[in-house]
Amino acid sequence: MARKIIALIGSGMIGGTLAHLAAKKEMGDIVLFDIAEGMPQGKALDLSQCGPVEGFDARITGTNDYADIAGADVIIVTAGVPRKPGMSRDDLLGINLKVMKQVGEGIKANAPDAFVICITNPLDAMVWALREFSGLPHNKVVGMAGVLDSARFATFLAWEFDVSVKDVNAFVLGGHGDTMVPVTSYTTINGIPVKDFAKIKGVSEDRIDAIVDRTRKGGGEIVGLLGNGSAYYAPATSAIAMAEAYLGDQKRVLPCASYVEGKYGLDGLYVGVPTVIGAGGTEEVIEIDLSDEEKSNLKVSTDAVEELLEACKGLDSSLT
Ligand code: A3D
Repeated sequence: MARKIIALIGSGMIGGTLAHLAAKKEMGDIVLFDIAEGMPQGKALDLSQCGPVEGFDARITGTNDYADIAGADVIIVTAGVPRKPGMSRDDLLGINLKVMKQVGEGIKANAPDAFVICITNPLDAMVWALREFSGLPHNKVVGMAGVLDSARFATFLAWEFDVSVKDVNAFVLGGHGDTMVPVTSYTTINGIPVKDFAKIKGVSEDRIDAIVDRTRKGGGEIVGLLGNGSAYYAPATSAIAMAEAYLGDQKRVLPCASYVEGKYGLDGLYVGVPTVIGAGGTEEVIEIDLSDEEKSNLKVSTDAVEELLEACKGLDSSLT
């Protein structure tokens, strides 16, 4: 059987990390694409030379030509610009929307059968725009954010409770912005609800609230520390988990920015919801019961996403 092809559009910090992870896991052959000339070729050469040391078989190539992504099974998009300290994700809208147009057209012309995972920010608006520009079916275009945001929530909870991160099953819904909704009621420590675990461990509600707040601002905390660019290790590893779910038809239930029509009272919006990912792409959006407070928090978050979509439509008249 021929190897799968993983195309990475954008070969910067996340793109390079994605290529390394995909190669180490022998997920397939890897094509690194970027508009910067020489850079994807250089990274491809460098990464190829990890093969003999790490013992992986993967052909890794770099390119500036969309024709080279032909036949891609999975495409992960990180093209665009990341945040600088003091910037919100939404500040990236204008510039990254133009990038999504080029990328969407490149995918449409060269790899229309791929499963496309978008990481470019502002995530929920960019994945929507990328779907519009590419014309691919909604179930084949998804955004990565919830896996990362949930991993951040899980990390902070594990630290607070002094337990293994492996036993924390954390859950974040909504848009990938400061209004995201870490859902404590669905977050467990190996099945034990967080509220109960907090009581056992003598952790106050205020501490849990502070962790929720830190999760919401988790990306900004890293941007501030790095001083240049944004997080890349955990974003890359999160997107790889989604790609593996698709390639292996794993039917994993992952929080992703999926197209929601009808459920959660939403009408044609990409936003973070629990989603079954398998060979059919995003196969099903799972609608869960939420408390009134969680519902109103989700509404604030989806309203923020809707505002960004209106801004996109204002910037590009082909988006309706
Ligand atoms: P960076 O290292 O700057 O890489 C971006 C790459 O995109 C650069 O190599 C650029 O040359 C390339 N590029 C720019 N324009 C184009 C174009 N038109 N076509 C093809 N390539 C282009 O950034 P990064 O890898 O750190 O981050 C990439 C994106 O991911 C940014 O928008 C971040 O904000 C976003 N991000 C999202 C999350 C989520 O959780 C959703 C987390 C972290 C970063």
